Amino acid sequence: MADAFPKIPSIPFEGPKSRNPLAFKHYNADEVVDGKPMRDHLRFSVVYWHTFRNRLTDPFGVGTAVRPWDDGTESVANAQNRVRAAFEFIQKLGAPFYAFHDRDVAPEGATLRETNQNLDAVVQVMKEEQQRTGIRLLWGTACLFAHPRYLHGAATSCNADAFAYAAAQVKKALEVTHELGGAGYVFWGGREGYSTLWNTHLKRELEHLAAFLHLAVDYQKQLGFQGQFYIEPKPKEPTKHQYDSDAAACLNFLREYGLMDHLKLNLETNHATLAGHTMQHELEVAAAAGALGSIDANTGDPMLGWDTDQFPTDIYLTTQCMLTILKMGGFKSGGVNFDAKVRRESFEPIDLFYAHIGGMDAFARGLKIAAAIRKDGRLADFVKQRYASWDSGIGARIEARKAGFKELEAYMLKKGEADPNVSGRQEFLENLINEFI
Ligand code: XLS
Ligand code: NI
Ligand code: NI
Repeated sequence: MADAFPKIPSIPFEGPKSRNPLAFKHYNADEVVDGKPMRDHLRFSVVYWHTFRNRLTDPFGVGTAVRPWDDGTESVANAQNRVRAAFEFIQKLGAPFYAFHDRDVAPEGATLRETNQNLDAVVQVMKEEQQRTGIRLLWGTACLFAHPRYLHGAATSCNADAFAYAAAQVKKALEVTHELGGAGYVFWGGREGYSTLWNTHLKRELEHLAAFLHLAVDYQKQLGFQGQFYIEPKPKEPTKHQYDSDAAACLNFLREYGLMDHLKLNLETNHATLAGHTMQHELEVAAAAGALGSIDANTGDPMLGWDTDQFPTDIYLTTQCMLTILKMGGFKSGGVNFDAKVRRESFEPIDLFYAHIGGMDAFARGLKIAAAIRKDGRLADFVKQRYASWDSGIGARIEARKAGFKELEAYMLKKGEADPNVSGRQEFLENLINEFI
């Protein structure tokens, strides 16, 4: 196949002074930050669905994307060619990982058997391309939301046959992810929710979802697949309410059904904002539970209320992400996965490069800023100081569960009043952060 991006070279690092739009200003893969090369901190990943399958349609208009390597057919040969174009892109970009849904990479056939054969034929090429380029799979997943068979959901469908089909599909997707040496596997509940409660047996649906995940865990063991399982919170869209609505709901669900040891969270910025949270909130909630696994890096638009999946360029956002990720000791199996798409107006192939370069540079800056904030230490010292009353005396006795209500009453009767302690100093801290940005 002829090169898909013939005029575009491998993207170099040229530093902040460069004016070359096809160069990194901040992402320098080998540069060591806080004891580790940027490459290993950030573990960038390109998503197949947006970058290679999205024709840039919107609810009001047809696709606008110009993709000369793609003949627009659903043939296996076209799917195989697309893989080669994708790997050329990822290699020129210098991202070490990618992620895909089963149906992104290979066309659905007339039967499940034929669909699986199509997938095998494309996975062969993916394997060759992984070997040729050294690019690895961050995670695989199954598309359990696009086909009409899943209109009521997959694991939470009212139709047991849809559950069975989804199980067969995930079984195969796990096998393929395992074959490709995937570092993880994601469950995102595309239609695992409801449009109206009038027709919904909520408890039964939740139990089915839990059963589905347990079956997947069982099969993971049978396969000997060592990759990390993730659940990806999203509150709504396409359904009115998705059961995996936010980090806290996912954690509660995992705990209630005995799945905490088997899944971590894959958090996405635009899903956090749809849930009425900041990404920082979601990250902190997951990290506090020891369950922050990976992130889908994108952003919404404050003027648009849906999952616009834009590339992240906000340095405050990337700084917040990297502060929490550094605090938890860095990614183990996860990474910064660009679940993001170019705008419908950005229809040329080169826009795919600009978008990813911008996202990678924004995260590289976030990493450097977060590392500098941590090295400086004032922020962490402030927080530590703020809770100093818990480190000794009555606070330490409460934390150790030694003081009961009677003792606390006696303590307060003697002391008389709880003073306001110290100021929260929000403005002071906001200024402090701005010293680094
Ligand atoms: C959709 C989700 C999806 C998952 C993978 O909103 O972000 O892309 O990441 O199924
Ligand atoms: Ni996502
Ligand atoms: Ni999303």
